[in-house]
Amino acid sequence: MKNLTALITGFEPFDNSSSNPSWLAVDALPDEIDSCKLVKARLPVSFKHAFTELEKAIAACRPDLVICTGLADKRSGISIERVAINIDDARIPDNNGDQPIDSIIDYSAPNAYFSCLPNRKIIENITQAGLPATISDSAGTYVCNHIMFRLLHLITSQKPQMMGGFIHVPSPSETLTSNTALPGMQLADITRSLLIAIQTCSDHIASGIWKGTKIAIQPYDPSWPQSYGEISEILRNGLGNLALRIDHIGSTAVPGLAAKDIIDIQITVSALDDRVLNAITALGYSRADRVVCDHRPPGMSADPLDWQKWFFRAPHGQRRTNTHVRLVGRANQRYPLLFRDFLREHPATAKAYGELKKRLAANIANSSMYPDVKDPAVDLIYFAAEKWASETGWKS
Ligand code: PCA
Repeated sequence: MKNLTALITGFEPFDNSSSNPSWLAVDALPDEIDSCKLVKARLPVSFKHAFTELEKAIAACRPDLVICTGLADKRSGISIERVAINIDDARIPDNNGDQPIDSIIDYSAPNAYFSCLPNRKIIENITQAGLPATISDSAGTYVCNHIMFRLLHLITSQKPQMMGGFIHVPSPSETLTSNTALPGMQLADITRSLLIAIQTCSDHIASGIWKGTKIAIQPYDPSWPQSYGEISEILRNGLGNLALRIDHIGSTAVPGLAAKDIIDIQITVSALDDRVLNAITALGYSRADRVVCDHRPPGMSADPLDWQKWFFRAPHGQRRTNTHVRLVGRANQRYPLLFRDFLREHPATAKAYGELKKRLAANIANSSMYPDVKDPAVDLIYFAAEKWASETGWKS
């Protein structure tokens, strides 16, 4: 089964050309890759109609990822656009005869939006395949910038879980005249680069690293412990003695605490080995192999084994969970258990922590920064918890 859907668009020809390589390259993409179904759409080069068409396509396929592409004929390689600006300023009329000049796209929107694609990783992967790619800091002020801006505005205001961005492609070398200084790229290589970009984005989404542009913190839900109970039973049956213990950790394990609607589970093991990996993946979980350690609080053990972990995403179709597999007796295995028990015993601290998370989620400009800011706050609570543990003789 395909877990993710990606919508990839190209543009129709414009400016007296008979074709547009962005659409030719998109059209040549397969209908699916690994875990991702690809839906393709050809957009009109029109300030008025391009976004309406994109919105229709989004409503029809409800994608996890949207990558729009267009032609930048003065460039020699693939450009991953970093930013879209809130302005239309057309050098030539579009295919509808419209030529906006110095025109704000949306007065209620900010001046610019950053792309939410993993830009640097895409560049790395495309260049590793021997193809030219760079990050571009201007998508221009024509229809491509327009569509990118409106896509990112849609994501930010209405679809925070959708990942989206824009890629400019160069003219294919097949169509370049011999007197041009541009090296050009074969059309097949343009398609190959897009494929790599899509794969990189879908890996990023599947790994759980991508958290959407907004973090949603909701009031405590009394059904969380029950959901944990059902899921942990399946894990217990699948893992048998390999799991020394399975615990409900994180904010959903603290009654009364506001949290993301994601249940954190800790599986304690004596070794991170193939038997554990096979048992968990046999249950349909997928390992995010780029997540290999926890944040290390200041002053704590510098031994990397104390912070090592494996991280798994829930099987497709199951409610969202974060499953952390940690080594018995290690600092990172003790940390969430003590943190949880301390908050359970100190409701005022839990309330203050919930408030901090809500305000942080509402005010943070970029959701990937959320853990960076939250982690030190959690450490502050943890240090108080250690003091409490030694005073009370707490044992996990
Ligand atoms: N390139 C134009 C619009 C359509 C396209 O393929 C641009 O860069 O704005």
